[in-house]
Amino acid sequence: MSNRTFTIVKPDSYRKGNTGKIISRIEAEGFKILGMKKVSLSGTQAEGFYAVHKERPFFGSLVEYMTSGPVVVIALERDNAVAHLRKVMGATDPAKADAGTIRKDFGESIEQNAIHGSDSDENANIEIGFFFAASELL
Ligand code: 3AN
Repeated sequence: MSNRTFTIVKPDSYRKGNTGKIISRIEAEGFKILGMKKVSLSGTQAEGFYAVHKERPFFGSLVEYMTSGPVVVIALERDNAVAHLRKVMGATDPAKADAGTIRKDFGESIEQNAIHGSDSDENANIEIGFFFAASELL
């Protein structure tokens, strides 16, 4: 079990001024920030990041949304990092997410659902590597 995971504070959260509140929730859960930056994803970056979904009907809309404004990408460290962030984040659809989860409290819709969280240790490493050089993880 790896102790790293990766999150994106998505464009809807940034736009609504929820970035700090979401990072506070994550820190309150015992995560340490290894690396963090504010970026605007290009179409190519968003398509690459979500390549596993490229056959899904929502892919075009997902890419459009993820490129609609700045996001904050964060590499995180904690015991049981991937599973714990998934729990704190909540279900993909905010309407179905448990009370007190980030998606329940800040998500707009199944697409505009406040944050991303890696779904496996393998993907956490790939996703961290997508945005950070090893020297940027402190
Ligand atoms: P999760 O982010 O909970 O791991 P995934 O990996 O199935 O969910 O989906 C990746 C992203 O694609 C979601 N965070 C959401 O923004 C978008 N998405 C997933 N399912 C749908 C859907 N049915 N309609 C529109 N967008 C979706």
